[in-house]
Amino acid sequence: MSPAQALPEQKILDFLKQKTVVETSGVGFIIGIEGIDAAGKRTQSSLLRSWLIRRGIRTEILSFPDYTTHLGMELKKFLAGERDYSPHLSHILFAANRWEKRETIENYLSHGKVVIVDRYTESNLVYGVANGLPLDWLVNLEEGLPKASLVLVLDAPTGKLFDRRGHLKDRYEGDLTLQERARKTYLELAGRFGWVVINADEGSQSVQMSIVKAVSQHLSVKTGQTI
Ligand code: ATM
Ligand code: MG
Repeated sequence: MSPAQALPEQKILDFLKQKTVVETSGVGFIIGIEGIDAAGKRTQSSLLRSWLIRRGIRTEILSFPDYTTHLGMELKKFLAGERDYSPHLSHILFAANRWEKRETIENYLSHGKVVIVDRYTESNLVYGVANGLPLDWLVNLEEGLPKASLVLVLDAPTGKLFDRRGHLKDRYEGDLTLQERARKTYLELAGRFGWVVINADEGSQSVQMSIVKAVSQHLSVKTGQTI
């Protein structure tokens, strides 16, 4: 069944559960899951991983910032307000944190795996621009890292998501105007760079359906198979 086809509601669940084995050997690529705080990136990344694995597609999942590395631990302190770095320096650190994982990512890709990343390069472009930094300077920091071939931006009204997070907010999560600028920048850059905007102001199953449709289309292009 073509995922692009409009599906009756009752078929959605079946479609999500459907098992189809897809041959993707040698077709490693990155899917970036993006969006402002509390948009559902972690939940949707893990649902997508299960969906791909059920289809026999070898899939890895990574998340940035990766707080387990040296620089990641420093970023954790920065976000907790225990370190003060200028916008330039903090965004260099966010990018350098990806450079720490470059070999891991390249290794996955060379084994033909699909790599889902919960925030990647695009987060630094968006939050960097939202913090007043030039886009071309931010792009240069990422030059030489593997690029995402599909970027999905989970989008929902900032205020709603801000409330969803509750009261335990870090330096960025607690800054509503930063999140608003980030949402606006995500939408602007999506138009410019061809990122796919997903309406995330819905139940997680509907959001998953939209994501699966976009990923199926991308997989069809990559593998020449209809999923
Ligand atoms: P997480 O909450 O997803 O761990 O990310 C922490 C913050 O880091 C996030 N802010 N909010 N809300 C976005 C920001 N960030 C960057 O500015 N650049 C990056 O490259 C990454 C990966 C995250
Ligand atoms: Mg956060």
